[in-house]
Amino acid sequence: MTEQSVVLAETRAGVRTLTLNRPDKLNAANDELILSLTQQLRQADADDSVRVVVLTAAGRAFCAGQDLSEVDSSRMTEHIHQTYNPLIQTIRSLGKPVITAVNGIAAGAGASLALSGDIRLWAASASLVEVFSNIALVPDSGSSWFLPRLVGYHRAFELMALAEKVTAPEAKRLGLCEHLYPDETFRADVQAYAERLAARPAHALKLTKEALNAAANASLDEALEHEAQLQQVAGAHWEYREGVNAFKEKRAADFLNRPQT
Ligand code: T3D
Repeated sequence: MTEQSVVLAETRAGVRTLTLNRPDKLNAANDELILSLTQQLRQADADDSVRVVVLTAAGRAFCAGQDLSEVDSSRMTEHIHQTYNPLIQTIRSLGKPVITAVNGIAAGAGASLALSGDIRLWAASASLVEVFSNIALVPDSGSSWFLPRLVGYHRAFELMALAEKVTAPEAKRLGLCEHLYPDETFRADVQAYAERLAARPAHALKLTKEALNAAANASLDEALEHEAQLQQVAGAHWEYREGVNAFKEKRAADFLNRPQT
């Protein structure tokens, strides 16, 4: 991985941080960036040393959406099939928590990316714009799915129709992010949060993500049944035994080191 790479990767304490690295273009998404990010996410999923993935960006922006100097308007559906959809599907189905650490403006497909994380952490100066209608396009990369579930149909439509910028305090109020941190300490705060998450039981969190994703489109009866099935899988795992033993022994559970017995 060189400093010229459009996606930088670094692993510390079980946290793989992927950094979009086209700061001069506000990390606008060209094919190289989207495909490289998707590949890096899949690698992180397959790497047992990685327990949490952080997705963030270099410079003053998170991601300005599609790189407008690289659009072919005659094949947008095909392009989205090949790039954005696999990226968002990879994040949502990744067997590890993905934190989107939104360090600056997130626009268009970049806004969708910001919303796609399991946990969304924002810097105080970050913002989000469903900018698509400014260039007479429609929301893609999942914005039409994520945003109304968070803010309701009407607020989502207004944000999309007027391309209003959502500031960080407003994003927190609307439920677009879980936590805000000062710009000056943002990266350290994100790492500390991610390490907290990394110490949690990885297998149980994988199943929890699976349950929540399935429940998003299921009936209560289906969700109840899915939970019951997953609970059996969770209960057979060493993490469960460690959690129960730690409770009985009145100590903190250690989910990082599998017990020998
Ligand atoms: O085929 C398909 O897959 C279609 C799919 C489309 C999905 C989409 O994402 S559509 C939406 C595309 N994105 C946009 O329309 C956003 C365009 N950018 C902006 O509206 C603004 O740049 C921002 C609101 C994001 C930030 O504004 P500001 O004032 O902070 O920065 P700026 O001065 O406008 O931009 C700084 C530089 O970044 C500038 O380059 P320069 O003049 O310094 O050389 C600007 O051109 C460049 N830049 C910003 N966004 C993009 C971009 N270059 C290429 N593509 C961009 N999206």
